[in-house]
Amino acid sequence: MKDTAIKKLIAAETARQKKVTNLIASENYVSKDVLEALGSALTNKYAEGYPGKRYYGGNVIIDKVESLAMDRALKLFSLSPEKWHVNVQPLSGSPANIAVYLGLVPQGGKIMGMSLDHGGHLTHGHRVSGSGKFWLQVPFGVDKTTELLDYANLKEIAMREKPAIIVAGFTAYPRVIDFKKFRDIADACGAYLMVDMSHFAGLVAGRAYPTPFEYADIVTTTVHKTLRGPRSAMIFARIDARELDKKIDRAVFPGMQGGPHENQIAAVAVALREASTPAFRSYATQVKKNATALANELSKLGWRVISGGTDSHLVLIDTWMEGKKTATGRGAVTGKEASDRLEKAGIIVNKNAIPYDARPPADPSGIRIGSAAETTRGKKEKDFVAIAQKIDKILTRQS
Ligand code: DSN
Repeated sequence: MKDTAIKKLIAAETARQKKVTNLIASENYVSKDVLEALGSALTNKYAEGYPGKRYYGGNVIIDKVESLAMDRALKLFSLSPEKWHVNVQPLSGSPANIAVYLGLVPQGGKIMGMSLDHGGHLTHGHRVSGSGKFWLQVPFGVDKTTELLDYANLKEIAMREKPAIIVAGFTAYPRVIDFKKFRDIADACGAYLMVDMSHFAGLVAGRAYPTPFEYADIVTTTVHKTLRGPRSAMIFARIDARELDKKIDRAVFPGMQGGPHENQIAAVAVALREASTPAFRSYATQVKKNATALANELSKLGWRVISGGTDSHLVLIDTWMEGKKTATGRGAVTGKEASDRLEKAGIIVNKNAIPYDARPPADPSGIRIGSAAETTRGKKEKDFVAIAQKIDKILTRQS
């Protein structure tokens, strides 16, 4: 590379990524093949439209790339092309979710989504996101005592508010989601059921988490979290008389985006092939085992693990514990302080609100920890137990 300034920065960031213990629940390390596809000549091509229906000439090869990515996406999740359509053009998760609302929910219509502080995502209708400016959020949360989804309460809200769409699938909810119960609620109130599986898509692909496809109308996902691909997203739509597939395609292009990033789509195709291997299945199982080992150890050491544990790749820890230190010296560390102290010691996490958090989002009561990235680097349960002990030591040290 002739640009030495950027070359140095890339080298420095690559070195940083190698040096730290990366516990950001939404990050991962992609393969060299994924990077190669991302950095390919495919970035030079404009391809507005869809395979076989482009607005520019010269797309014969690009059509093959995009079609291959679509085929692989359907195969990975065992979906029949007669029953499911996939759009692989969304640039990332937020535009994918907005495109779904654009296609299916009239402006001002109701999106029933989990509140941000309970583990939902900004694009599930939060007021600072476009999803809360052009549509209206009907928020729901978890039960205060169990910190689990309370489906009876969800049904009550849905029947009262009659949302146009219900969003299941969250960014900081560590437990399995009962998709059938969500389906029943959506049917009872006449809403579409959208599952945003961005966080756990890799676990679904690796058969380590329940699949949402049996019950959802629409499934969105990013590709760069547990699925271990490039930054990108996909929208799956059930094919039936409602023509969701056509509505979604029109919403992505021309509704939201112009030319798709075909280098990114090629990298998605590479990642999807990698995710279909037996090695990836073992990876997904290990991701879950590692998160459980970490949650158990932190709990044993005296930290409050939200909902009592995890069924996925992520663990939410209450580091603040209402501002009181226990007899063993755990607690009274804010999420920001915890994250800052850990970063100084080379452990990267993110500060995170916990359900019913009394503290502000900029300095909430907890941290979110994920196992996907370090599992890619070969870590096993014993390593995660050691990481938990290191975290404990750093957070109990007098500051
Ligand atoms: N930023 C992602 C996460 O960390 O969960 C969601 O967009």
